[in-house]
Amino acid sequence: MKLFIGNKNYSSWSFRSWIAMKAKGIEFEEILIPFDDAGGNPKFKEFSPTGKVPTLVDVDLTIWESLAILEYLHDRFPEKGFWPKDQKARALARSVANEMHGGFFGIRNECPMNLRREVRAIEVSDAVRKDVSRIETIWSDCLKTFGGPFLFGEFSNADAMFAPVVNRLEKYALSSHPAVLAYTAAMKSHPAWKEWEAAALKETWVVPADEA
Ligand SMILES: N[C@@H](CCC(=O)N[C@@H](CS)C(=O)NCC(=O)O)C(=O)O
Repeated sequence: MKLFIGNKNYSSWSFRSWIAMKAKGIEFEEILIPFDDAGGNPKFKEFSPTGKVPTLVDVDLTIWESLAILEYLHDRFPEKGFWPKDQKARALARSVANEMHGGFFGIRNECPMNLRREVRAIEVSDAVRKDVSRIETIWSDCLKTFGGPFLFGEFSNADAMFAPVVNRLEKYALSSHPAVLAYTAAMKSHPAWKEWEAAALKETWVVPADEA
């Protein structure tokens, strides 16, 4: 399997597929193509029908869109627990993962993922504050219901979907809610997170639009 990704420092969608595969011990070849936003990322169009990353290639099958990749991994490796085993928990995990994929535009637009960034608050809009409040509710409800350390107990696709949000809440000093602090600590101590972060910190590419 080949996973095409963008810069580890900035590519939040790439991070989701990558951390899910690493956390579940899936063997894959990682192909990192640095962003060339000014040039329209022409290289992405060579492997992705949308010209975006992440894109997963499994022999002769190309899968794009983060959630479709996570669903494919669940189908392909049913024993790995990409989604929670319990049906009700699985339904809730899919709900919050879909909510993440289709929303939170305030925080996504104003607070780009940036592993290298020093922690520093910025002026944010009401849309960001509303997103943060909803995220605090989701995370605290999940940790309370499923006992942590991850949203549904064991690491699942829901955690993969929220991984870049963990970075954003920390780096823009957006929340000191106890559930956020506990979940951030759990995510940041996962070996897969550490591996991605170490590689991101070594990158020297700078994307000015993502340096808020
Ligand atoms: N809806 C897509 C979004 C993918 C996406 O926007 N990826 C960004 C990088 S994080 C990208 O490839 N941008 C390049 C471009 O738009 O030219 C998904 O869930 O995978």
